[in-house]
Parts: sequence; C-alpha cells; structure tokens
Amino acid sequence: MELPGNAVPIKTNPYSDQHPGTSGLRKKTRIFMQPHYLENYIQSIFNVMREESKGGFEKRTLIIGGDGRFYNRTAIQVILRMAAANGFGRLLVGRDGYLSTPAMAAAIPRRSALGGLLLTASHNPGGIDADFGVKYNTGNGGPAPERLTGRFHTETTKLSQYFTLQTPDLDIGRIGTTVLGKTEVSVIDPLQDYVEVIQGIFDFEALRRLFRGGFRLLFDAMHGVSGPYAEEIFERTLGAAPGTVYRGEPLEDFGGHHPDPNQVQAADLIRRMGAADAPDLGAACDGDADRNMIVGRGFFVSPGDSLAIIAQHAGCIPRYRDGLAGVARSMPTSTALDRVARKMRVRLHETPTGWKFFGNLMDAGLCTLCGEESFGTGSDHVREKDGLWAVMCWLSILAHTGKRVEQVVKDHWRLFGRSYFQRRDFEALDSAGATHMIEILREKLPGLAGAGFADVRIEKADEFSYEDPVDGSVSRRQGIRVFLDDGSRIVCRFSGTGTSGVTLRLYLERYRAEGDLPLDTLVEPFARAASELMKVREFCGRDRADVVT
Ligand code: G16
Repeated sequence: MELPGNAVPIKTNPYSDQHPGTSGLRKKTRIFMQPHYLENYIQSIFNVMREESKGGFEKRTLIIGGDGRFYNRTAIQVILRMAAANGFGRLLVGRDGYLSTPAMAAAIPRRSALGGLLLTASHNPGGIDADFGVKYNTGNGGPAPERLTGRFHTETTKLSQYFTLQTPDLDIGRIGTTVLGKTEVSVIDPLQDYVEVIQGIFDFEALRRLFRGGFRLLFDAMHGVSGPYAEEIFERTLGAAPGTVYRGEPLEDFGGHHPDPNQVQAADLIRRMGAADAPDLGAACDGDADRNMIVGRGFFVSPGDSLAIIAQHAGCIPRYRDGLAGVARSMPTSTALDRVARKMRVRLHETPTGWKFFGNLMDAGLCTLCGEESFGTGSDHVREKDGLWAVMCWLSILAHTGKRVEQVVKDHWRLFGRSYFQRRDFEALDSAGATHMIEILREKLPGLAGAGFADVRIEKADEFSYEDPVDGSVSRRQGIRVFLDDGSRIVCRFSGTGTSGVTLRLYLERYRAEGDLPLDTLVEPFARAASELMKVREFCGRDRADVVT
C-alpha cells in the first residue's frame, strides 16, 4: 500500500465494540471521544474500501458531512487528515460540516465519489452526554450493505495502526478549494446537489401556485440539519411565508430535545396543528433530515398510511407519472402499502428493517417508492430515505386533489380499509433478560398456531428471514411475526440503533374495513396479549412501554 510521504502511522489497539447496527456505528459521544476510537473505525473503513476499490484512492473522491451535532466539527478535521494521509485524491466537505443524509446520498453519485462519511446519530439526541455516529455510504449514495459493514467490524478487531497528517485544522466555513498534503480539499455548498435533485422530481410551478393561493405549511426542523434545506426550498423557492420553517437553525444539542419527528418528540408541532387556525399542513424532520412526520389540521398521519397514500397518488408527481417499477416496505411496517400495490398491480417487496435493503432493489430497477414505520419514506431519486421529499409529495397531493390532509387520508381508508397501527418501545432493557425472553419465544413459535390471542386465534408464527432477490444474500432473525386469523399481525424485534442496553420494539397492526374506529381500543388488547405471550414483565421487569408512536 503506497501512502503519501507525509502520512504519519499511529499505533493503536482494537476496540471490541465497533459493531455497526441498523444504520452505521452509533454510540454515546463520550465513547467516540476515547483516544483513537473514531480513528480506528475510520481506518478500518478505509482499509476495507481500499481492498474493494482495487486501484487505490489516488483518483478517488470522498465526501464528508453530518447533521451538525456535537463532535461533528472535531470528527471532520480528524477525518480530513486521515483521508489525506490514506491517499484520497479529492475530498469534498459540506460548508460548516453540514450535509443532510439525503443530500449526501444525492451528492455521492452526482460527483462520482467512491463514497461518503456521514457523521450523525440521526434522530438520537446530541451533546457530550448524548449520541454520536458514523456511517459509510457507497458509490450509489446509500448505506453500505451488511457485507461491507461486517467487514468494517472484522477489520476493527485486528487494527494495529492508523494514518494521519500532522497539519492544523482547515477552515471549512467558506466555499473554496485548498490542498492538504497531496489531496485537494473542496468545501462545497451543502444544499446544491440536493436542491437540484428535488427540482427534477416535482412540479415547482404548481407548488408555487399553491402557496400563492394562501396555502400554509408549518415545518419543524427540530434544530437538525433540515432547516437550511427547508428554508431554501419552501420559503425562498416556493414562496411559502417567512416563518414557515421553525426551529430551523441547526444546533449541536438540537436545543436539548430528541430530534425525532413523532407524536412524542414533536409534540409541539402536534399542539400547534391542533389549533383552530392551524396551517394546512404540518411536517417535521429528524436530526439528519431523512425521517418525516406528516400532520394535517388536528390530524396525525401514520407513517404506514403516508407511504401508501404517496404510492396511491404517485401519478400526480412528474417523476412518477409513467408508473412505478415496484414498491417496498420493511417487514414491521403496516400492510397499507400492500393493498395499494395490489390495486395498482405493482410488485411489493418486504425487506428487513434498514434502508440499505431498499438500495439493492432500486439499483436493479425493481422498486420506485419505499418506506418504513419509523417515519421514513423515499424513492429511487436517492438511496436514503428523504424527509423533505415526503413533504414535497404531500404538497403535490394536496395541490393536485385540492383536498385537506384529513380528507385525503379518509378517502384512502374508504377505498382500501385501514391498518390500525401502533409501535411500543421498551427502552434500555437489560440485555441478558431481553435476549433470554426472545430465545424462549423463539422456541415456542412452532407450537403457537391455533392458540388464542386476545379475542382471536394465532394462524401462524415465525421469524422473518430475507433473501435479497438481487444478490441472493440472506439476512436471518429479522423479527418475530405472529399472524392472527382476523388478518392482524404482531411483530417484535430489537432495535439496531439504540445506544444503551436493548430496545424492544413491539409493532401492533389490526386491519378493519372501516377507518373511524378508536385506535387505542383496538390495539390495547393485542398489546396486553403480546406482553403475556412474551412475558415482558417476567424477563424485563417492565409493564409499560416507554414510547408509544
Ligand atoms: C435507521 C434506519 C431505518 C430504520 C431505523 C430504525 O433510521 O435507516 O431503516 O427503520 O433506523 O431502526 P431500529 O428499529 O433498528 O432502531 P435512522 O433514521 O435512525 O438512520
């Protein structure tokens, strides 16, 4: 391996916990701040990618950016020096270190980069006592597949040195190009690639007309990185009123909140949208701008319904006018999308949780739209979920139909019936107890068919395995499913994005042809029956979920 003459090797010892989860390596910030911790992980990625990319890094571009959380700036300087020492030809870094996750996904293929390093823990809180994360995205713009993340981890277990330069910090606050060792470093406008991609999808003239007609949007950026993008697109380009975007300034600690767009963490938006003179559409994005929540006046849209409704109305968006190649959802996501896919005669794919699984389908031309229950929706315009894209879809649907949000959703239920869906999270569980609970449940699965469950019977129970139709790779143990004889479904799995203990997610879905039944009354008996079946109290000492969305 040839490195630039000024590269300094630094001796290091492996850490045993650098195992990437659902979406890169996420840990407490102080763990990342340990000596050589970040450096070890970055060098492991570089070692694997050097082998993968064969010809070395001299002619290669790497993009670096993040959601602006605490430790981003320090990490970016560390990575710039290490990338230069590892011989990259060109480095592109978002101004002030900012790049939203979808903007990174847009920039990588447009700039023919080898890949990108994203510094984010997404919707997790930020700060020295909160969370930090590093994610590597490949040349298609999407998260590295499990084949690669597994190799990153193996590499971390045997690492003995990393390479850096002894140079001062670079000024990344101004757009321009400079040289670091032999590497060209350009500070780029973090908005440009993304805004251009979005302009190629939607009918901007129709949306300008919508706002000229007095339409009101309220967008909560939750002090994450979506603020600057939202101000550019909604206020400056589409003509939405100043103040449409609130909490728009990215902050290192997101103002002390979890930047997670759901009814619990974005309760302020829900409250504002409940007012008598509330705007027509409310929306929020998470820290790195890939998740979204959609709210009408006094009306919450569940992520599974939002995905199904976007698919149903895709024809009103120029990019999707000629039809959909296919649609996809993660396994725990509600089956509302399945019903739309059947009606539209479009193939539906069911994947494990994690956006990386959609990327393969899209690269192979098998899927146009996809989404997850965890407030993520997206399309093949980039290989990440995209919060602002989802808001643009809803603006397009409202402009095209002339209906209110509530009306669009209720009309959807009338046509397709409704999946009453709820997710209950039991956070920071003791790992041994929770793992034992799942082991016992796993043993019970084959014998569950026919057993009673609340007021219905279990039809079958299994553990979800996925064989990727494109590369044949198999992902096992992706969640336990209990199918009930009234068409309902219970799913449970461990989160792959938590940073303390184990988070158990319990997904409850009940189908009814009518759309106006009370959600809680329908799902509560299922939640109780699921807790009894799993023995959550016995194994984990918990009666109640910490977060219900
Ligand atoms: C990540 C993944 C998503 C996944 C979510 C929750 O989102 O990209 O595909 O649905 O985590 O995963 P889990 O249930 O394993 O915690 P993000 O927005 O955190 O990057």
